Amino acid sequence: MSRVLPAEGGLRRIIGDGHAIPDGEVDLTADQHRDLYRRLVLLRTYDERSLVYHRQGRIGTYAIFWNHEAMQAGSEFALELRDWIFPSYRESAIGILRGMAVSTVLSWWRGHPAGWWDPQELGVASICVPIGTHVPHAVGFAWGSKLRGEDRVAIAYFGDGATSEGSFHEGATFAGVMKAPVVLFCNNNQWAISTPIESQTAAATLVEKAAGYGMPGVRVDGADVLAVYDATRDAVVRARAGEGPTFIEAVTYRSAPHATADDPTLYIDEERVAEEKENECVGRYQRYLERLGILDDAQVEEVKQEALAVMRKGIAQAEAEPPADPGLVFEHAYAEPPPALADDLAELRRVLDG
Ligand SMILES: Cc1ncc(C[n+]2csc(CCOP(=O)(O)OP(=O)(O)O)c2C)c(N)n1
Ligand SMILES: [Mg+2]
Repeated sequence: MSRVLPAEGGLRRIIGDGHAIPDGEVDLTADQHRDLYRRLVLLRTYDERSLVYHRQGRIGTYAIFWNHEAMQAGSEFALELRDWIFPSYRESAIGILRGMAVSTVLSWWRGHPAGWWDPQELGVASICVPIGTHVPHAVGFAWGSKLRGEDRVAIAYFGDGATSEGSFHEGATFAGVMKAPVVLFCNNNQWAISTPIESQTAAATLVEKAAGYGMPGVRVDGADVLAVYDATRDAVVRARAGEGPTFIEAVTYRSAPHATADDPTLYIDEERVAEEKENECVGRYQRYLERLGILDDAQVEEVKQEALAVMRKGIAQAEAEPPADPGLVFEHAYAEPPPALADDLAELRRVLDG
């Protein structure tokens, strides 16, 4: 069974434990803290409701991101709206932090075209399901923005498994050489489905790979939203100053199944999952804000109810979409579709209508 990396100590942290480990500080106002908390809860609620919707047959296979919220909300909080996000399936809902309708993301998981969006609208690229192929996209985008004299940073999110992929290597090499204003954000949840990190790489940490691409690397506690924010902000400042890319390794331990189709009891370290759940990122930040006296029970309840209402509206809107035309499945792949596709479509329509 996989345990935590030996080098898991020494992670950058800001949130203490309220006892022996002291809290650090970050330069945010009380209002910004509450805004960040609201974002964290919105993602958590999105994720928990999505699992329920999946079990009710209302969305398809779903990649759970429970306890990855701090990595997503913390890093996004360090960006400006003009910066671009390149998400993987694990960050499917990150657009809602920028005002994307929840129904859009739910529609994506329903396999409905209402789940397609124009990346230019909110600076959120399409969700990337192939592992790591969006890393060169983000790097190319960032380099292109630099050539055009735009002040834009790109961030690509990917997992530990992605660091073994050719596209990660190509993208990171290119980013380093061209000094592209990009943040390579690795969620190291220590599993690529059932492949543990020690089978993924012989390196003691993922962050040390950064040196090979000529860029700095930072390791943070992935469940500490403030440490993630702080590290990403530093990376964004570097990128804007023309100093090039940064690799961030945010370390966590995947405490939910890879996706709704997975049974992790066959391979995961259950004790370690229990520890992670005990120390999950939303509760950790909530307790920190309570210690600072800038969040109380009534506000916690209000934020939760607001997020639940957003989700109720989102699923109602997604389900109100008229069924998509099955013909869409066959579009956008070929300029001149081969004749066999027309036969397949006719067969599909016959089955659906029958
Ligand atoms: C190019 C490619 N190969 C294989 C897969 C199948 N696959 C889906 S998720 C996954 C594991 C990825 O693990 P990691 O990069 O650690 O991301 P995580 O799911 O843990 O966030 C694999 C191999 C894929 N989607 N794309
Ligand atoms: Mg992983």
